[in-house]
Amino acid sequence: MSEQTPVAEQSNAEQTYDAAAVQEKWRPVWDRLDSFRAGSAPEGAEKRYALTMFPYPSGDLHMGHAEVMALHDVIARYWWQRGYDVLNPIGWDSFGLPAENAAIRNDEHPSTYTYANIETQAESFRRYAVSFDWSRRLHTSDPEYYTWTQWLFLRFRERGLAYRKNSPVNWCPNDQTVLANEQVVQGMCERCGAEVTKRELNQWYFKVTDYAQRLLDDMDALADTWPDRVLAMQRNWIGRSEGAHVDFDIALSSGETRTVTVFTTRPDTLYGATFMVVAADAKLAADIVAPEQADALASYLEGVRKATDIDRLATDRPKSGVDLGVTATNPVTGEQMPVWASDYVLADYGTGAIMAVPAHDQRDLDFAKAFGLPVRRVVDTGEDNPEETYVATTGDGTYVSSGPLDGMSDKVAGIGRIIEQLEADGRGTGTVNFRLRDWLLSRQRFWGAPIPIIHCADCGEVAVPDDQLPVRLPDNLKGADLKPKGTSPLAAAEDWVNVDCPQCGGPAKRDSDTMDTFVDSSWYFLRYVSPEYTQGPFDEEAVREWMPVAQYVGGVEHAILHLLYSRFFTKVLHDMGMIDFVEPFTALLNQGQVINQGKAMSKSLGNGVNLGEMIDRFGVDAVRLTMVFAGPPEDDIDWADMSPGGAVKFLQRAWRLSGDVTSSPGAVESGDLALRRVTHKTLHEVEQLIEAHRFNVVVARTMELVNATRKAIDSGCGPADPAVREAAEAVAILLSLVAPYTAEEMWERLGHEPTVARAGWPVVDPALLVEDSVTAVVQVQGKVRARLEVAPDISEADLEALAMADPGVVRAIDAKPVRKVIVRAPKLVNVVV
Ligand code: ANZ
Ligand code: ZN
Repeated sequence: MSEQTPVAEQSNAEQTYDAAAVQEKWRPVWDRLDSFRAGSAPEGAEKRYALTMFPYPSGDLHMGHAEVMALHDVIARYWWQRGYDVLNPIGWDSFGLPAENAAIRNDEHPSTYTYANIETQAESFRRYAVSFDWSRRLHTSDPEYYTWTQWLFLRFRERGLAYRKNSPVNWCPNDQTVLANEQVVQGMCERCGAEVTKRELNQWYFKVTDYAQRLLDDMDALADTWPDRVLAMQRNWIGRSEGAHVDFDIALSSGETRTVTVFTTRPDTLYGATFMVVAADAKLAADIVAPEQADALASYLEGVRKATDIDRLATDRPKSGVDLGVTATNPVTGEQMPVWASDYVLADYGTGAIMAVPAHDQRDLDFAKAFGLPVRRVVDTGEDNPEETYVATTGDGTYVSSGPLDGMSDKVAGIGRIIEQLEADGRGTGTVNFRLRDWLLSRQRFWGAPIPIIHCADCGEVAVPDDQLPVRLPDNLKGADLKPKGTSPLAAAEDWVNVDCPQCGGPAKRDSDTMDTFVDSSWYFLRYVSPEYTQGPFDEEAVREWMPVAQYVGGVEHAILHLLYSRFFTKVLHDMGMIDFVEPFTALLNQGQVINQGKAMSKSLGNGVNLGEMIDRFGVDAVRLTMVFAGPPEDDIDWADMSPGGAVKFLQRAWRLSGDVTSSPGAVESGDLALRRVTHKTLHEVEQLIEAHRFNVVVARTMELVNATRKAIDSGCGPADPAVREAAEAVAILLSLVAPYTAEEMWERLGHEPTVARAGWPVVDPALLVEDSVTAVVQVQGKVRARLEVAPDISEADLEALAMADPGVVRAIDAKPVRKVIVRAPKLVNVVV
């Protein structure tokens, strides 16, 4: 990164332009033209919605923004050139913790920090020349936006999809707030790094689990247009398991019997269940524990509360637990099985209790070994007996000691058979279990959309009437008022929290939780189609016109939650009859990361790269071009390996073409055939490359076209040939996707009015795409036996047939059996005999 911006030289061949001056020149012109307003394409143009994940307003834009915006803009700008009516909006995901923490530090209201940053970022986006429709700008922290977030919450609640329950939640003792599972990273708070503990709280949830199966099924339609890895992550997160619920009777110390249900994916191993394990932190454990074991359970629990789910499920962790002092009856063998509590069983998965089959589940076996519990093999896999080896066998085999299953060896049949029997006896049922949990959406923080509920001693939970929305955040709190005090800072804001009950008029209190910011971002893409709409969250007619989103571009860090929640919201809105599609994002592209010297940029490593500095040094276009040219969009970009100085040089070369053209503007129908062919082939190929998201190759092809044009000017047909104009104009249009300032400057020098961005894609002449022929070489045993003149697009099969029929090849094969024919159409056939 030692390049400097080339100093302008005055000799004609080395003529250059000043990137900063060109930026300043075109920005006001573009502002006036307002060329990217959705709906501005000619009547009848097909509509396409290009969406990039909206930013969080933390400081100024950084290299990551610059990358995603450059890539995303290639698509949006290409669509405009192709004549589509494009919706490419921008807004801010402007609620959230960082603004609140900054406000506490600086004794401000979070809005001060938030809106100042938004202005900074907006200015940078404009300078970066992303083709946004600025008239659609929205901020999720505006009351005009969050009134509808609240409205949606109330509609969800009416449908039974928003509810409150008491449950153990992740608690950050430092931020004094509840964390969603995904905010806990290796047992630490994602934001501050403090060790996360558990705490019981009454929380709001969205019932995503009602949609688990549909979230899974509808992914089939995305198979070709979403990255496989994102679909896999979503599938895994939803985590569908087929199995059974099996009921066990437990004889309590009190003499009563309590039925406990377990979830198992292997009901066929029920004859091998030799003990039961209950999640130590489940209420069930405390309910059934024998009095003499209650103290042991309580002290064990102390340690459990500190462990994370990931630790708890780790197979290599020494097993720990407490005997609960009661026994359960195995419903098929009638045996009494001891009941234990342990942390390797999770309270909120399945039923929070398992039947342990130590012979065929390693964690159960480790537990059995640690506490001397019985092990019984019920599937003989042909491997050594786990009763002796303490290595659980999990594969297929023949059932043994398993009553009616004995002798069977088909697992699926075995599972079916046991479920049948359990159902007949009323001891269980086949079931499907999901790993997906309901979405914990309430936060005990200030800077979010208040939950529009009022709690009344007489009426209970009362919804804020629609005509009283939004429930506005108080604007008189700042600094220390916002410090978490175990509950929401809003709970302490007396004049805000105390209200009259909308139902009975008696004294009541507002719900003081705010919503997870993922709620805000689960529907913003719908708001963009009609951001000023006041009759509902969005104009249904406008949504029908524009949606679903044709192309969504953003980071893979949102592969699970944001996308899952947006898909959930979309399905609910569909069920409410407000929209007629079930998936919000037809296609998804995840860009890689911008790293530096092999590592993620970070303050502590001191390897951060400042975007503003890069732009000052190399210009917007060179930075954008570098981002796009770096490699396939999905790959990481190591900025240390990039050459923005090289991009500057290339852009100058391209720009110089526009000054060399001497013919006047007008349709080109003749001229140097070789150059015309290159131009048309380039345009044609680029069309396909963009569809395939191979934007880096688009840049490479543009560079080749620049070289070919330069050659034609200097040592070919000369600058007056119409083919040179055609080529230079094609370069300007290609560059308008990546380097808009240079492209506009070229366009002007070529004698056109702005803006090149809406010039329209040149019509490709198919007659200029056919190459006459290419030479294919045919080798037999490594020796060239024939050269064939074939069409460049010949199929592998046709080429092979031609080769095998060639007399020279036939002679060389000499009737020997052909072992292998390797065909690389259109250039090579290799025959091995
Ligand atoms: C008996 C059994 C025998 C099991 C066997 C497995 C193998 P997935 O596939 O992830 O759904 N399990 C059930 N609830 C659990 C909980 N709350 N905490 C920890 N483990 C739990 O896993 C389901 C299997 O995980 C269930 O099937 C149960 O163990 C365990 F040879 O039951 B199995
Ligand atoms: Zn009331």
